[in-house]
Amino acid sequence: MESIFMRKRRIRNEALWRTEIMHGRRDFCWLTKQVQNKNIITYYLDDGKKTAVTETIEREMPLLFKEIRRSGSPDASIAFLPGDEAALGTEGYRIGETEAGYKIESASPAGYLYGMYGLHRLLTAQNETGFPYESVPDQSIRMIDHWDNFDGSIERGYAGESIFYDHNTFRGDMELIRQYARLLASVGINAVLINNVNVHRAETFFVTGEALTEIRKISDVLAAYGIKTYLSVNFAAPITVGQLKSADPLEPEVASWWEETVKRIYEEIPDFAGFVVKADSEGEPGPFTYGRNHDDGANMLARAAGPYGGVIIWRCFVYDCAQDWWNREADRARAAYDIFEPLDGRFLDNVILQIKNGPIDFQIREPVSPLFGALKKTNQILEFQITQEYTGHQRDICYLVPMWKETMDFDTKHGKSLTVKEALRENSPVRRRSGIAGVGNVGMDANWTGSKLAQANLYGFGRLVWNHELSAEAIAEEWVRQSFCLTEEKCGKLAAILTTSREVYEAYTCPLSVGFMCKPSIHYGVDIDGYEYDRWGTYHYADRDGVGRDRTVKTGTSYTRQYSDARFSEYEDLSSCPDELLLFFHHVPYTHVLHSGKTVIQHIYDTHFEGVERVREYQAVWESLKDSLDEESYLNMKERLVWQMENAVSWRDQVNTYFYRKSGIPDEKGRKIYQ
Ligand code: GCW
Repeated sequence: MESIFMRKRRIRNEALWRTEIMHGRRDFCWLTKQVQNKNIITYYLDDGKKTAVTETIEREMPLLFKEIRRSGSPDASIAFLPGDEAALGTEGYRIGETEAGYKIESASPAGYLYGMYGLHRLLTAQNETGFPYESVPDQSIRMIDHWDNFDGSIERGYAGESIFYDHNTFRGDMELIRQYARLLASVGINAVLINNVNVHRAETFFVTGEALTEIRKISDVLAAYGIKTYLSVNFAAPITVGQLKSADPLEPEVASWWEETVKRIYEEIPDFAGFVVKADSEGEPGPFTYGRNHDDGANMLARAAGPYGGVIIWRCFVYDCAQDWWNREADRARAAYDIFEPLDGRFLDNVILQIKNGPIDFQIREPVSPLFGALKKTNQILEFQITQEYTGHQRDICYLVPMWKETMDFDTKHGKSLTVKEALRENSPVRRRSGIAGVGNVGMDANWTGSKLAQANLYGFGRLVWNHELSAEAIAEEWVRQSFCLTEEKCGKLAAILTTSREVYEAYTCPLSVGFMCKPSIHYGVDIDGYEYDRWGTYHYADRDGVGRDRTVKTGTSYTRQYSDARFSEYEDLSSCPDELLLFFHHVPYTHVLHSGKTVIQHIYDTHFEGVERVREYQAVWESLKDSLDEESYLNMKERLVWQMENAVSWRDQVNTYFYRKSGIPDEKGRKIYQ
């Protein structure tokens, strides 16, 4: 008999349906579509022995494939079979066609799980795929960092309260956490940090006592989806929790306090992954307090975690946040490299340094951090921000995959050529201890991310981090196909909103990488001089003659010298510095002519006028999709597009007026600039 899967093209066209079976108020995002079959079909799972992950597969199969039953025979419609570890590693999978349907091969239950979601995706969202289809993750650690606080708030969260905590208790909604784990596993995430890196007093106690029982419950749910649990710890915990006089990492009693603490954590949570530490940054305590360095701090914790296979993820986001704005020599962009590059090779092999994509702080446009490629003997994780702190608060549309891809593909030019994605793997002495993390964007909102379209960032992060070859466009289309029932033409229109949205957001907020002209502390909306005379080290230096930060060796802060020779010369020299990074590296007159042929001032005017027009186009496209979208999604983004429009207009008018007043140069196209 012809297997139903042999007619997959027809299945894809006819039988996808939005379903209510996954009851409840939650939006199941890209997993809403079931592959429906007219006949009962079966799957076979060669699981050797039952594990939490194989149990998950049993629960998931009927959610993804309608009317499917487990069978005792490998001659099933979908057969999970042992695969070749040498080719697939521990998490990869291979899907092949069989007489009866498909076989999914992998060397581990986690690989089966990813293969199951992979097959579902192939059948619901991807166009023609040749079989066998083989997929092995490009990075080992694929992680989501939560900046969730015990009181239920989320630092830089724009989708409601925390799914983990509520009013200083554990929310305890395990079904919700399970649903979240499912979303993450379906795009290949295998690690989650469950609390904010700013560890306040209450969370400092997470490392002991009753909290551990609750954390164990979370960790068990995540583990059933192949996800490891990490905790952020407070470097001063030995004082706060342990009642010691100091947290000096070289003090033996501090080290033994941590040893004891870690031992108890592993007694409670045997497969606990490790700690994430933000030290000596923005008020968090750290080794500098005791005149020690960051390797002293990280290694002391690593010694405690080592015997259990635990790791210490140590963040490089360390800088002086009490800078004098009048000191033009000081440059915050330099800090991470100045502190961590000299320590390369001095960390134990269960320490991983976590490095933000850019040298400052998740702006819509920054150069790539010079630590990539420069660190040659240290395990490393690249940190992105999925939550839209500086990129529109999940009100403005901003699909971030193009930006992440740019970073990962960036050639650091250390040696002949070394891209960031290669540097992560190749410069980490223990490759399985390297990867990519993203600060998460979900909360209690029914659609998880507040903005429906912001789901595409969570989805895209997972997909890209697993498979670096995917294009930002392909990922956007996949997400759209899995999330809505649209014709190919409409799918293309919606995907085009996503794939252009980063350049649009950049157009009306951040000319030529100048950065930080946003409202202080909230980081949304325009306030051009909001940070100009403040302590945070982010200045644009606009005056009547020009704008931008001089970071050259010749006349500026010498930040350019932190790059490889080739990149250094490119950025140092005004004539070779790329337009989009110009004001990050140079202070130039408004009349400076860009490679594009425009003057800086005209570029500012043009992009700000254009940005507003593009948002107007988005509104029109969204209206044109109205009848093809579910009402909730339609209204959700309609409202946000109104907010985005207001935001873009206020950026346009304030930025244009500000620079017109400074420069006195009119718009050559004579458009309306308020005087
Ligand atoms: O982007 C900044 C944020 C802080 C955040 C910090 C960090 C968790 O404004 O809210 O703190 O970065 O990455 O540590």
